[in-house]
Amino acid sequence: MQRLAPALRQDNVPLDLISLIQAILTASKDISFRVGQGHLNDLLGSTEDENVQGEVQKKLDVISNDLLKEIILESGFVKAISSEEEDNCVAGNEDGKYLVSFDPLDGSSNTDINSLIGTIFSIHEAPSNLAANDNDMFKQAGDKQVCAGYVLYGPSTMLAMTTGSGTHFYVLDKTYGEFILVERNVQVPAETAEFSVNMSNQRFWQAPMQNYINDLLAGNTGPRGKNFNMRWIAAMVGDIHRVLCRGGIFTYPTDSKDASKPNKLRLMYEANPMAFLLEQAGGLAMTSQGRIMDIQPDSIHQRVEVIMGSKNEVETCLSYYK
Ligand code: AFP
Repeated sequence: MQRLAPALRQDNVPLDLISLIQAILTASKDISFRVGQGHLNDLLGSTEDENVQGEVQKKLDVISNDLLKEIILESGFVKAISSEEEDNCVAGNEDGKYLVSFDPLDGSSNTDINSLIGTIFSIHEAPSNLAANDNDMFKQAGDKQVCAGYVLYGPSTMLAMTTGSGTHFYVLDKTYGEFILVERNVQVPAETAEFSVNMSNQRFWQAPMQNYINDLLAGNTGPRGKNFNMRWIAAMVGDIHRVLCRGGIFTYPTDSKDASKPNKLRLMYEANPMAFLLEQAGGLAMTSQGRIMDIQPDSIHQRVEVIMGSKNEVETCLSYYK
């Protein structure tokens, strides 16, 4: 059993990045406690407000965002943060070396039903030639991430994280308040018989995705010649955790349900960090047009199509687009 800091030192992670990761995890331990209190703290349900993306904010979204923002900015290692719950980036230390993007509470509609939720984060190096309040600092491809991870608030609180030397799992030991390494170099099986998609959107998808999913549904009577199982947690953090644990394909495809919003998931604090984790675990993370981590962002709240998970299954899905 190894504690977090020695595990990171073993991967030659610089000391300032280790300190920043510990700051993020300090906030996440607090979030884990508050989420675990459920009804007891009167923190379930929604606020009166909407975030920049027009989504209703949950009380726990706001509290988690404030905790992360405050603790990360206080650390002094960060030039700015961007968050799902903030319209623009929030400036920190002008000389800070890093930028952190986060979704403070992914899957927050699950809070009211005591189901899986999590915090997703992504760290880039900060450019020195832009001001700390300039959103343009964040317009860096996922390929430039120096760290990505999520903390999953489930029956146990788990951290999945990569600094570019494999994806590792940790569990929060609540007795001592420390994250303990439980699995080094997680590997996603290349083959799978499990898919994860919101099937209620099927009629809005583009033809290639409709055809691909129809073939999965046809099971051993169709061209794939085998039966597939389906899972949907409605929190990307929970669905990707399952894929990291036992394989699978997860997709939120482009759809025509709302012409102003052809994609749902956010590049900077959902798709990119999950892509880094999956690629470091031997998986693939794509849109129908190319690799997620190659996308040059044009805004901090940009949305993208996501097709990720077990390598061979993602490749099979993409073959329907050719
Ligand atoms: P919220 O955090 O706003 O609830 O959204 C979660 C999410 O962005 C992602 O984590 C899920 O995979 C997806 O939305 C679920 O979407 P559906 O509403 O289509 O189930």
